[in-house]
Amino acid sequence: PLPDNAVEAGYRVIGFDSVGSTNIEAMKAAMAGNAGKIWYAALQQTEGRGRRGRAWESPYGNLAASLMIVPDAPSNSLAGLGFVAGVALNTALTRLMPAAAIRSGLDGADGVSDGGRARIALKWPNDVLADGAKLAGILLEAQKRPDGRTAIVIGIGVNVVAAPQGLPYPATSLADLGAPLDAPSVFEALAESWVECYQMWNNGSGTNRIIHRWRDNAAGIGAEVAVQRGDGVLRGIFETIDDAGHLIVRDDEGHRIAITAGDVHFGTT
Ligand code: BT5
Repeated sequence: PLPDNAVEAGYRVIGFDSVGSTNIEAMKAAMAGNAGKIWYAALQQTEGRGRRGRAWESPYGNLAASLMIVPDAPSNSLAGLGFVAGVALNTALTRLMPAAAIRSGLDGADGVSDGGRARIALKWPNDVLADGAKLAGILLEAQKRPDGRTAIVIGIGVNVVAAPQGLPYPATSLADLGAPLDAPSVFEALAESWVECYQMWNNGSGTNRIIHRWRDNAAGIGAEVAVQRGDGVLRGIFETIDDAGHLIVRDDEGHRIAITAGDVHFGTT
């Protein structure tokens, strides 16, 4: 189901019960020259992927959704779409959570903050955390189309009913958080907030508003971080996100370093 604002804005959705990867479906459509504004949504993936060849576990009942668009914006600004997706997902989840969390009667004693609601926060560059555990991930991919234009595929995985165990860091699901939601309702809320956030981003100064909203909801500002990059590990204090979306880390010598890509670990380990 697509919300009215998405239908009005010309979006379509192709739904799967189970598929290899919704990002692969979207990339295939882009290669075939498809005009975009299409969501590929699935209840299960058998070959879900994360960044850098990593796997994304997508058991039945979780949400896997990939949006294929062919933006008019210059291709050097397209990395910002990951932030649009993060803000849209954060907005959708916080809109969905209160009623659900109140029903479950969660309170602070369960380690859940904010008056019974899990605290949803964005982790640079592309994760959504709930009370510090990974609830969702975003994978942005680009595909040159036959006509030379660049299509962007924004893949979003949300742990709705189950989170994988045994990862090097904690993962959680909406079910774990006491929110009895299903994947179609999470998708509907996401598709709706995507339309709002993408309009904002496309709207001149809106680009900065998206980055500011992202930063307002960021996890770990002021914390010690270790950033794994291609050339090693950088340790320092996570100072902020700049207006270009770079992670700004201040190292021991007081240098401010702007990072465009990497994996962030909080704390000193
Ligand atoms: C991501 O990668 O977090 C991006 C995940 C994007 C998934 C969506 S689902 C729809 C679309 N279709 C696809 O095939 N992919 C996209 P990364 O930051 O590289 O995180 C991957 C790592 O997270 C793995 O190496 C595991 O450690 C961990 N992980 C795997 N599955 C997870 C899950 N369901 N929940 C939390 N962590 C997970």
